[in-house]
Amino acid sequence: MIVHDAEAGVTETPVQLLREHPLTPKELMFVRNNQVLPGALTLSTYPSESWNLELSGLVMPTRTVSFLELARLKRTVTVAVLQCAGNGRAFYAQSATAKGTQWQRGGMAQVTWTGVLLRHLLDSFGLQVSPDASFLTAEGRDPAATAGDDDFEQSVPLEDVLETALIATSMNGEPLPAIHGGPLRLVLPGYYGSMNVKWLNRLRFESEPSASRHHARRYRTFQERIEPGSSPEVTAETTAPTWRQKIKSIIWDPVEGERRFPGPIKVSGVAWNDGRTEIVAAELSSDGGNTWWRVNLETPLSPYGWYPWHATLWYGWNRQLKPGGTVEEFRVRAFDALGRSQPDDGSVHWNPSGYEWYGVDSVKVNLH
Ligand SMILES: Nc1nc2c(c(=O)[nH]1)N[C@H]1C(S)=C(S)[C@@H](COP(=O)(O)O)O[C@H]1N2
Ligand SMILES: [Mo]
Repeated sequence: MIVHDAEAGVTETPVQLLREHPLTPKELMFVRNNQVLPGALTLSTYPSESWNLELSGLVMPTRTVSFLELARLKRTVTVAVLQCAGNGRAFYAQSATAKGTQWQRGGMAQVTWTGVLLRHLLDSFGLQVSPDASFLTAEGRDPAATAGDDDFEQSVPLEDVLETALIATSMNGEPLPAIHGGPLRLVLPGYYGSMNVKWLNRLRFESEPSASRHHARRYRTFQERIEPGSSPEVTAETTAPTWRQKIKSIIWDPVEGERRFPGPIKVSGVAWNDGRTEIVAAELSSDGGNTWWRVNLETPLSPYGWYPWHATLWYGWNRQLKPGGTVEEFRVRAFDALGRSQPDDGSVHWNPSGYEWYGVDSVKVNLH
């Protein structure tokens, strides 16, 4: 693992390991803590007997549900890509360095989540959400990183997640490891990892989003294009939270700087989006973006999962590749059924915190 911060727990998965597993094993899954629940820096479970989930705000009646009550409800399984909103931040440095952990491609994973759908939880206990509730705000039991700092909490549009939000108790078929939010985690398929609050102990139904700086000022990007390197004021009007994942694809084989020899060169990776519509195509270029070739897309394990893709280039036969030892730039870009794709120049989405990188992925390969 690439260790970005050993104390808080911030680790990235090298793509060479990510590509080996259709479902990312817990041992290889990236970790991102803003703040930690004491005792939770472990892949083991966290004691769950006395864990409660409070449902409060614009919900009638308000209710505290124990872990054991929750565990008796019908479970739903979903495969989803969990990706930090800061994944790919390092690539913004091509135009101007963005502050924060310099994630490359491995601040993401694909896993199976098992838990209780929020909708089902509400219905099972006869809880009615008021029509005035526009936001779902999730709180974890982890204390603020420094005394006096705002607690890490995140809000999402309730209407958008009401049928898909999962209160997860398991990951990859095992009790949710403490480091990944066990015993309870809010899982929002299609949303950036940052919104998937770990150590969940309260869900608030409210008319306004959270005022915590982590939501109101931190995890946001600008609505309009801004000059790379600039940092305009963050307001509710000029910015939007890092909610639904932008369409993205990466090359994970070969990796940057790898050498390939004459003959067929297998190139592969994954593509994904927010799961609201299908990925319909991905294209590969082996000449830095002059010509593009359709790749073979596989079916994802779920609409919220990643689409593995692969292609074979013939070195020496394909005119795109010149013999004699040369560095070529491989690029990939994906398209979905809504016509969404990735910008050639990812810096069009530059923001001071370097969130939501979704530029065309580029890998330099040595051909000998
Ligand atoms: N309670 C809590 N939940 C949290 C965080 C946190 O610091 N505290 N970090 C968030 C961020 S920024 C990300 S990217 C994901 C990382 O999930 P993982 O550590 O399971 O990979 O958790 C999110 N949920
Ligand atoms: Mo994140």
